[in-house]
Amino acid sequence: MPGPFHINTPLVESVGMSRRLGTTVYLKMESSQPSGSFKIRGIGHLCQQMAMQSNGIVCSSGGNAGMAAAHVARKMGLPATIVVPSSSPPLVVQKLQDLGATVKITGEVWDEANTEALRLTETEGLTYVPPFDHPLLWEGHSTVITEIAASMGRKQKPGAVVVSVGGGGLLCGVAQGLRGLGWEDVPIVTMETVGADCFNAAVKAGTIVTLEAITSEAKCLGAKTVCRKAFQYSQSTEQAIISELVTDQQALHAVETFLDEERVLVELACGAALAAVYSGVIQRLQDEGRLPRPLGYLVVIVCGGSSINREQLANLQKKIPRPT
Ligand code: PLV
Repeated sequence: MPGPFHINTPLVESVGMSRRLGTTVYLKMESSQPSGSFKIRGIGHLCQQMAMQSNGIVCSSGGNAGMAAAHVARKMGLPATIVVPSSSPPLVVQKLQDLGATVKITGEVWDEANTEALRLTETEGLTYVPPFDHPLLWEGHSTVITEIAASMGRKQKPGAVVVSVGGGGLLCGVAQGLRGLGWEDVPIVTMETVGADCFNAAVKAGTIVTLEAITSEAKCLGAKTVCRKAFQYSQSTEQAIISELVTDQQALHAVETFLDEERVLVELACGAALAAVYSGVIQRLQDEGRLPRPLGYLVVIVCGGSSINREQLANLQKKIPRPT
């Protein structure tokens, strides 16, 4: 069986973040994955289990799940069709084509692209690769936590883990990974941008809700409805999940600061997680007594993303107004 397709990513201390927080901060560098984000963990695992005998795969994506699916399909020698919404930048469409994938642009947001992917599954007999809602994805994503445990040692559990949430697949993988190690007492801080906040909206409402529209520029967080499993985790008393929001401005500021300090360029979707430290969310949670002080060490999952380059960063800088 081919694979695994993902790599064991670096876990590195961020001196700049540690200084800001007064606590050691480790970065789990999923931006180093072959497809540019953590998505290849889950999608690689799912394709190994489900696509071995396939005629080809179809994946609906804001961009990065598609990048992972195209990468895996290429390694497996399978044709890949990736359906993206018109909000995905041309940059990612080009990268998908460079990987040999057929790209279809359908709808304005991911949910509409997904409807088309499901239709193609039926009409073309392709294997459907979902971007966030599947137990095999969560199992694959959970390896991000087992790697951290292998690097730090089982006795050295983190004080908290920070993740971005789009449809909730990464969150489910992280929660599953922590539980598997008996680390369910480690709180997870989930980060979304205002306007791509389906998980926060569900937590606040106490039930799954569907957003009317995605108004954030963090398009890769732009699922209108969070997956049921992520919502169930948020309702469980076993594990603390703290749902927080930042503005697009704060996420962009985080992307810029991260580039300056760590020399790595990531997407706005990832900037949301980085803003937990750069915009003082973790400090505030400590002040409010919702996270302990001292915290032990903090892990930020640097989820990465391929929809970014200097031009795209400049576009975002034009689109997202600076705070006055
Ligand atoms: N992006 C998905 C869903 O989009 C996609 O199709 O690529 N960080 C990055 C860089 C991401 O690309 C994503 C998801 C997330 C975080 C959030 O992960 P999730 O969806 O598992 O919560 C609509």
